[in-house]
Amino acid sequence: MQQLERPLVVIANRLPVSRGPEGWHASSGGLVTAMRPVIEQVGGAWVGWDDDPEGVPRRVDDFSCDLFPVSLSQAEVQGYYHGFANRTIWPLFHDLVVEPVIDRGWWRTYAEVNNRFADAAAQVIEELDTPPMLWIQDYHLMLLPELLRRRFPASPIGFFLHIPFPPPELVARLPWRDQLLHGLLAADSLGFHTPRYRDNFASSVQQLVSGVTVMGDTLVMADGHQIRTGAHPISIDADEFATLATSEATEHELDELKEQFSGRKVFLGVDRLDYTKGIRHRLQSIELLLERRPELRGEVAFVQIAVPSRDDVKEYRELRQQVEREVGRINGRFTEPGHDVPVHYFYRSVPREALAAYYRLADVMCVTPLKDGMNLVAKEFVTVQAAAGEAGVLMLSEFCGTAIEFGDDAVRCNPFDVEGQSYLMETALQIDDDDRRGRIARMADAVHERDVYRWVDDELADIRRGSEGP
Ligand code: ADQ
Repeated sequence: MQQLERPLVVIANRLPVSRGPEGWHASSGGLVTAMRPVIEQVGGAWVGWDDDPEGVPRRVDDFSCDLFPVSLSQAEVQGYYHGFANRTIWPLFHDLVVEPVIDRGWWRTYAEVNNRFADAAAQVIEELDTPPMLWIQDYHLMLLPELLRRRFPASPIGFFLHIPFPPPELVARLPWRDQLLHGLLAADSLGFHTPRYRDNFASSVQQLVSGVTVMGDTLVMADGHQIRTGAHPISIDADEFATLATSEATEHELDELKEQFSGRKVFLGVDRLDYTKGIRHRLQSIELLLERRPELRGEVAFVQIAVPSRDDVKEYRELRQQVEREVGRINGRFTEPGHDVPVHYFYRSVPREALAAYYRLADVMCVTPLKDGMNLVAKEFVTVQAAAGEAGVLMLSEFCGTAIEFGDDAVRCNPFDVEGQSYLMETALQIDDDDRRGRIARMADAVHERDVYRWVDDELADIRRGSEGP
């Protein structure tokens, strides 16, 4: 683990806590788990939007990190979050899977809210005895490095982008590209999931900002300020998922699922309901498969677990309707009288044990996004399968960050090619047992080697080195 000399202040859109039936607790994602030992070592604080009507406490029992909420009005949430972040940046940075909306009002609110986050962070920083290391997360806060640099010129500042960084010709479409690029360039270190995203950023800066020199992984501004750029693939807590794979609760869930799907091969999809995840294309491939190979009807089942997401945004509400129409059409066409439906669709979040049981059950896991920064579902699947001695197949889109790490051990697909994807689904069923086991084992090893602790270490090391200069 990285030895830090300073406290750490994380600034992210969301606070890392959730409220359950038994009160507040730290959220279950890998980022929070990986941050825990670091924050316990050096102390720290987290600044984020408080979207709970009753407010977030300053501390929760199981996480020794001070929480500093930023309250936003409805109009601010609308312009900054639903608008600029999720309807302008998100589609633009995901290769225009849908058309980004350019709205000056949303941009102004985004800039104002970034200033609100800077004010909140400044208050936290000023309360600390030692100047902290600042670590800003994601596309909601791209102006923040510059806003904080002006107030704290000597603080080490890092930024990590959780989504892809697009090529310069897409960045160029943004009327506010200068402000966003300059916002980021004030950091000491900028982290991306893959070398491609990092290179896209460097090329965008070279083409769109004057006076910047690219020297390998370092960008040098006209005033001499240097920025380290790193490719650090985010990951999961692999040991935690490996343990979950064979827990009593998981085994219990799995027994029930095995009974339910007995005699059938199971294809699985687990995604946030987002148009980038390729859910509609996947369903269309399934429909083609069942159309082309009538003998598979009744022999295969498709389970799609879709976690509700951004349903305040028009495109997401429309996607839900489209997905539900497709599921209805496929089941209407291919359900035989007296038999189960071919597609099982769940629009909800499921508990981790149930998720692990589905990962174990799956003969073929379909992770087929049209574009995805990384994709943690693929990493969770191979880790759970290997730990439990299962031998499923991972079908993986070539357009997600994870594809770079798994190489040919996954069945790589182009999700835009609906017909091709349906042929690959058949191919996946034909891979022999030894081959499947070997592939799962190698992919799981890769996840263990580069888990989320390694990601935190690499990021923090780069921020430290970046702030120390050449
Ligand atoms: P996401 O787009 O949310 O993350 P992903 O990386 O797949 O995508 O993470 C989703 C998480 O949600 C996984 O941990 C998964 O287990 C969980 N999940 C999904 N469906 C669920 C369900 N129905 N019930 C319960 N849990 C569910 C963004 C980027 C990604 C990047 C991550 C991290 O879009 O590319 O990998 O951030 O940087």
